Amino acid sequence: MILNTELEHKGNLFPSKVVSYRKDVDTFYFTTDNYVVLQVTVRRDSVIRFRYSTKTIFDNDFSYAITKYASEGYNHLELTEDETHYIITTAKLICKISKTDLRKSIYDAKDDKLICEDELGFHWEESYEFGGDIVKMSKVSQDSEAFYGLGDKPVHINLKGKRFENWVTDSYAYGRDTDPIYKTIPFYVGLHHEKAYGIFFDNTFRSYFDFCSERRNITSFWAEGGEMNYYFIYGPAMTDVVASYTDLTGKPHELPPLWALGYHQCKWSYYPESNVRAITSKFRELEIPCDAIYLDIDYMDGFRCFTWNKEHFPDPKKMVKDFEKEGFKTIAIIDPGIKIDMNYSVFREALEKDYFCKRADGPYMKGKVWPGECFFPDFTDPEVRDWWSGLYKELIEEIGVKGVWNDMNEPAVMEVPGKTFPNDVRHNYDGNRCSHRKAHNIYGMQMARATYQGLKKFSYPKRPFVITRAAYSGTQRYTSTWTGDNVATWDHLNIANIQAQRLSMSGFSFVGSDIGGFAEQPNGELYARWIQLGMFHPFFRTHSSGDHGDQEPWAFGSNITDIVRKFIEIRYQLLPYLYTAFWRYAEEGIPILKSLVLFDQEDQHTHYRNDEFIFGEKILACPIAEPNAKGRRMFIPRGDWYNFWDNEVWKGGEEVWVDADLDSMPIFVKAGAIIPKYPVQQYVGEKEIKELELDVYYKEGKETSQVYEDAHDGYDYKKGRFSLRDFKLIGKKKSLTIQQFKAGKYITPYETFKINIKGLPFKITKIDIDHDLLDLKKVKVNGDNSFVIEKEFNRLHITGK
Ligand code: MIG
Repeated sequence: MILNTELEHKGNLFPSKVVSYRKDVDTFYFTTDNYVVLQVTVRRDSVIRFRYSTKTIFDNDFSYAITKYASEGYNHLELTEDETHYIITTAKLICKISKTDLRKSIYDAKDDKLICEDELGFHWEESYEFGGDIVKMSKVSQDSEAFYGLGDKPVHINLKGKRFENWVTDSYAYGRDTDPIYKTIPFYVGLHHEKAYGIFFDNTFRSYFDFCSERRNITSFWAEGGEMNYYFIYGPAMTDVVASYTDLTGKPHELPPLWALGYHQCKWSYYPESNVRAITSKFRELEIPCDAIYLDIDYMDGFRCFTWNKEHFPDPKKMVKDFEKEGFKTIAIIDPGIKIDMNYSVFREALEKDYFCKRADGPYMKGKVWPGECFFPDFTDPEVRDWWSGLYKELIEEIGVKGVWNDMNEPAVMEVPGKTFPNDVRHNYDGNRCSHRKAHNIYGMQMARATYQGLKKFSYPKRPFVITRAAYSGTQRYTSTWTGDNVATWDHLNIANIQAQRLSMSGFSFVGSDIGGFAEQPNGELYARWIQLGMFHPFFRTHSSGDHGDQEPWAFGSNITDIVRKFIEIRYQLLPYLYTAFWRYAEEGIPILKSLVLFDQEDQHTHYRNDEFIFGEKILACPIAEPNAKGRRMFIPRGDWYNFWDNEVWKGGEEVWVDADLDSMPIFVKAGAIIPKYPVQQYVGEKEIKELELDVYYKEGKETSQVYEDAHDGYDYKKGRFSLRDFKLIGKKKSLTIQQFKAGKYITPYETFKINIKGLPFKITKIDIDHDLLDLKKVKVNGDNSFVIEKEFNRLHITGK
């Protein structure tokens, strides 16, 4: 498409023939007759970066997305040429570059199969209005290719046939297909012929992706400025593509404190203090586990960040401390807009130090948000970020707030076209001065980053906890996120399910939705069904806007309260399981939620599945997302699965009907899995864990499981004080063996495991633990097949008849 209509006669420009090339260690430069340069950098055998300049020289190479901790290095790299092409070969990929027009095609080095091929390839238009180029790329889509990723898009999991825009946008009450919304994650995965690859277009300008929408067999992406600069990431396993992308843009710098994986209660707004206290007390009275209570904007004095409304909250320090005693962490909201008020020290200081964003010709960027007219810190300036992080000292260190929630950081501005800054606003961009056209999509990310730095400093030696609404690729390094202002409808329950899966496959696993819906009010049934889904989301929070009625677990009658409690309790039991999945995510970039296509990409049935997902490695869940349901049809992926509720074994690979009244939902556990469980607690740390339960799901064959633990907060785990247990299960007709391999220096507080074996097909006659026989008279095993053993065993061998 041609975007500069005034200049239509100029239209698209293309690279011409290559006239020279040079190599610099891992990077090649190919220069064309018309001064286009293609820079190809081999970062890993499976990760190649392509970057184009249309004027011989490149911009300063700077990215907020790429982490300095990304893996680099390859096993093999070679450049050859034939008459028509330059050929770059790594251990995993072959990339051919045409000598006549720079078009590329990429093949799997193992079997020479085509993975990804340029159609027009790189082309551009000169941008008359702003200077620079509108940069474009088009690729041939392969037979039955499917597309995934792209962050928070509220559409079918498979993106094929659609076009998307990336421009971070405050989207109150967005709906299915609304685009764009809060986040910009310009990363997608293509899957065809059982092989998956990814493309990360690291360009922060407004960008677009078209997956066979404009033209049936063409995928294209383009941006309104900057460079054509993208990373090609090969799998062939989709999980590896996602893990590599996450490696490139960063894994969370710390594990979350375990309490952050508990249940959170929020509302806009709980105030005054007496009302907040009523909420926390009610949780304890009704014995509904909860770890975090939120203060939305009304805790502040006239919405001034870093202040308190002393009328509603006369002694915040005491309140926060009292909550702490009851097992609640207090989380406070902080927005970017700083009220124009010479009597407000944060405003004065930022003004004096010249920290506010300005318009092109010099005036401040003034905009209306909750406090009224505001100026906005330029979070793209490292000095401003440093200052901002320092502002948290009192809130965190003095008052004892444990987490910060960054909202409105798109940045949102009220009552103006576009609901954000105008394009001409200037930004520092870490020394690469630019306009808002380039900085818009990363503004919220940089605010969350500055917040994270503050929390990290002032929470020390505890771990930081941050939540953000706006995000660009890489934001997952600093913070968790939620999906913004959804609505209390059944369709939104479905949307929340897809968004959480999509963000997870886009490198951002620490995600959840406003349970029950932010706008409007759910009935009890919808709320209960949403809690059931939310229980599987790493960030597990009920939130709603104040003017639509109550939305606490007890707001819908005791029947619903009991159901909600039951599911929150299961979440608390599964905390060690979720924590292990989080550790794998933070360690290896493996997404915590896995859409079925990530779990079994070779089975085409998974390519269009929206609803079912794998939570961690072994648990399959599928929410009920319509009213009056007694169950639903769902697809169970290949393999054997235990129904979580009655331990019946189901064969996967097909669609089935699963019963699930309101107090239930379809949950299955993979045969062979070992699932760790803690006792139900009202909040993390309420009880000392005296025993770890291990639910062992018998399987004929082999399966491995892991349990990761540490002190659940603090940084000792980074010095080796963690406990990692690798379990290997080997099931045979008349025996079951579990081997345990241990790593790490952390001593868990419990001494024993309670083993619960499910689905054992024989009667136990002998239990051998490291060659000592357990006295079967003392342990009553037959019946429920549960028994207690010392935690340090190496080999548990059970035989029977
Ligand atoms: O203009 O702080 O998405 O979670 O409760 C609304 C008030 C501002 C939007 C957030 C929502 C929050 C609300 N905020």
